[in-house]
Amino acid sequence: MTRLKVADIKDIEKQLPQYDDELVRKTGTNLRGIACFAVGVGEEEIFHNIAAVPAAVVPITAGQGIITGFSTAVKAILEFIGFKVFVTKLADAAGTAEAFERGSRLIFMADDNRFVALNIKRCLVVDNAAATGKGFAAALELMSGGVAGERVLVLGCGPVGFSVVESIIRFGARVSVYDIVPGYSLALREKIEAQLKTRIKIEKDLKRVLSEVRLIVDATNAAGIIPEEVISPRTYIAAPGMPLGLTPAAVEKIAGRLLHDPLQLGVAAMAIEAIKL
Ligand code: 2YC
Repeated sequence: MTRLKVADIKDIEKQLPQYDDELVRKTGTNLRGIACFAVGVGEEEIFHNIAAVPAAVVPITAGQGIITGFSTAVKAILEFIGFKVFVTKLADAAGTAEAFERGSRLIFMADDNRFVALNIKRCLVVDNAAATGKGFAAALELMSGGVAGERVLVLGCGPVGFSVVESIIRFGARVSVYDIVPGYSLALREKIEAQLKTRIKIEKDLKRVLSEVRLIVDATNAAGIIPEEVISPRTYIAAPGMPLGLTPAAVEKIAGRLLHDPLQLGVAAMAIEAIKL
């Protein structure tokens, strides 16, 4: 699990309007629209829920502690898609109590192990990794014009990668996975076969498979593993992984067919997932 850096998140709030425009250009819909599509709800049916569920973000000092700007970035994203939200003045248990006392029913908090949204009324936990996987899979579906019947390569078999594979299979794609740790790709394949009764292919040669596929999800924490040579005019990449897996030359070449952000899509998908009926 990659711990975000202050530099990753410091510009999120002020760049949200232009990021939303970028999403519309690339996928045909905006941040809230992608999150609703990812979760499988209609924007109209969810709209009154958004206004009816006040949210709070609670800073957590456990482990490596607070990341300056993290809570305010999460708040800004939630406000941007229509939520009423505040960051608690206190942290940890006192902050959680403050959130309850100030009437919030949807609490966002992250330590070094998990980033979760808790829907108090429904005793529901929504995990950022699962929601991020759904969000980026949905974005690839929209950006590429549809993955059904296509081969999609998912890099990274951790919690985000697993969620991506689940969603991409539901969109009707044939999935290949690659992880630098063979045990992780084997474990993901077994879990997917058990749960979705669907076979997926484990790739062993990253260089070769990158030259063969045009639809890629980078859910790794590795930088620079996707070079310029593998980018074709029909390549589309959704990249939830931090840091970005494409080399600068690959970013240049792929132009408008790349989707990458450190928090926005995952937080939006978490929030919609947490309040859907
Ligand atoms: O400021 C705080 O409350 C910190 N405790 C937040 C720590 C977040 C650690 N996790 C990450 O940086 C990212 C998450 C966005 C999802 C996975 N890793």
